[in-house]
Amino acid sequence: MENIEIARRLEELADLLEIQGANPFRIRAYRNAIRTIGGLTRPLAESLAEGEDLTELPGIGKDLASHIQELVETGALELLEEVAQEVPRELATLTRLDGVGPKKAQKLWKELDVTTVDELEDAAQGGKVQALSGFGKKSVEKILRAIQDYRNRQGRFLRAEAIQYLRPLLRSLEALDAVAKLEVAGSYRRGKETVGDIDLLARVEDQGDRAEVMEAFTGFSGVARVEMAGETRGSVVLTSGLPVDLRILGADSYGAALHYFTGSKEHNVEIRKRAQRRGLRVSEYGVFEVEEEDSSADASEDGKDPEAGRRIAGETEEEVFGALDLPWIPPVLRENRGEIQAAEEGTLPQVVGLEDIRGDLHMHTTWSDGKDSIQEMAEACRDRGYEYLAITDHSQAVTVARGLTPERIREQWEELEGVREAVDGIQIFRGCEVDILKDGSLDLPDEILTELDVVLVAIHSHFELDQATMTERIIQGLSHPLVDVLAHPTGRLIKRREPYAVDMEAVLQAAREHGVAVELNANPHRLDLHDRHLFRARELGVDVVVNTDAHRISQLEFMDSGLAQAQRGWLEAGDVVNCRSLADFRDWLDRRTG
Ligand code: DGT
Ligand code: CA
Ligand code: CA
Repeated sequence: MENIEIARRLEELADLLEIQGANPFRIRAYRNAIRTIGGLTRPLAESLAEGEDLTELPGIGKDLASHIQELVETGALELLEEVAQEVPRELATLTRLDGVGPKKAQKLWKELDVTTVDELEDAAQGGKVQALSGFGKKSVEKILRAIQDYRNRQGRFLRAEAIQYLRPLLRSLEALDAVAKLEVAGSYRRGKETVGDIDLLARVEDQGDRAEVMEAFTGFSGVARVEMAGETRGSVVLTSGLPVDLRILGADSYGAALHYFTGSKEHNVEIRKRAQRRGLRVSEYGVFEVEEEDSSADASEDGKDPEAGRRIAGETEEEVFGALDLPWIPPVLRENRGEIQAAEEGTLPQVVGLEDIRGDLHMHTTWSDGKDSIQEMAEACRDRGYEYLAITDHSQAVTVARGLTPERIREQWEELEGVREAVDGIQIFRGCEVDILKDGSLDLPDEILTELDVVLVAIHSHFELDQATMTERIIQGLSHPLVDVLAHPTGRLIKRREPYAVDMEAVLQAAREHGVAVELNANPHRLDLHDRHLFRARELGVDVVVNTDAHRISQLEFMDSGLAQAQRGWLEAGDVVNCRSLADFRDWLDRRTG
């Protein structure tokens, strides 16, 4: 069992216990342990196999260690089953809805016998929820909106989570001699923030080996159900709920299939039109010359032999694009947003990559809600090869995160000074994630802001403001002359919270006017800005910073997720502030004062 699945089961247990009304300290212990597990880089199963003592991990006591052991050894947790006898499991889903915490879920269940999202919707629309004490008209409206949001994102997985669920299956298929190549296509390969399912392609040279590969796929231990298993195509659902399709191909058509199943659908449609204009036909089997009489039809989709005509390409994607007189187009760009024309004109962007990143300008330490010290974060950034970083703990308004008062931030600078002396080879900037208050003013006085190198501003409260008010608030916050970066501009949490109402076009225009950069927050749950906004930022010439917002060392790895998103926004290294060398970055910091 993978760490992420262990964490998921423990989370379900914690949710159910909380609804049951268990001791808050016990719940908190579970939540702490879940966070610890989320930050581990090593599989717990491996640590256990090597006889390590899990209670040495922070936040993991005897109780939790034994739960983890039980999960790893049996794949199940008796306590969870017991609790689920008393508290319906679906209630845990209800607590994921904005506006429904464990207390409210308990009330809905005990007083209205509501356990599912559908039942909650009925009860809310029928006025029953509003009649309960503790639920007003506003909170019912909020719940109904949350149900809509929940429906919209149903069945999609965060990209970063999907790969963790998928990895054991990939490893087991890669181990087969018959599999010459294994690749993930579909939306995953295009770097989308969420994926509906996984599309796997396996190149198997010898047709006689196909059955063995298909059996290994459907027989994999993490498969919950097999939906279909043909000779070249199979579909399963993993125990995590992630659906996976597998296609087995020979070498001749592997590249064509990789292109076809990478999509997007819209990109494929444009490619096929281009082929038709050239008297060619593109299918998942290859690029073919078309006989005169069927040059107008798409033969692959009207029942004709999909491999009719002379094959002129198919082994690799380069060949497929080449047959259409195009250079290879990176998958992250294949959304039919002008990439085919750009390819033809030779103006495809050189998308930014991890090797271009020279620093990270948003991270938290033990001074606010982070888990590691300034020195630990700085050393970890240096080990990643960065030239600089900014320490940006929260400002005082964010009390739940122990935000810094002016006094404490000055104390922090003393420690930071010491770390500068102790850690060589990387420049540490003084930063802060300063709250934009409800009225658009900033949470720290100018005399502090002037002494900071990097000022990020962000919203952490009053998400409910209407669009005009929220937009004005944000623009007022970022236009303060000491601000450098607007952090996580839309405030969304993928699958958890919709963006707040904000006119991003107006915000981007204001950012340009004031010389303020917008952040692409790389946390896989945020990925905020979205790709379309990044594309627009680039068009407008607004600087972008790709930041991890790491709250512990392991989260510095979020940079990968951020870069996939940046690439989908067509960003090049020149568009990204933290691709600048240290000297150029210093110049950028001085851009407003000269
Ligand atoms: P997802 O799974 O919803 O995150 O998105 P995709 O893009 O992975 O979509 P999926 O899994 O339905 O199909 C994988 C790729 O296969 C898709 O990107 C393009 C190709 N494809 C699927 N159905 C069609 C189709 O009807 N026409 C064309 N041209 N391509 C298709
Ligand atoms: Ca897919
Ligand atoms: Ca699929």
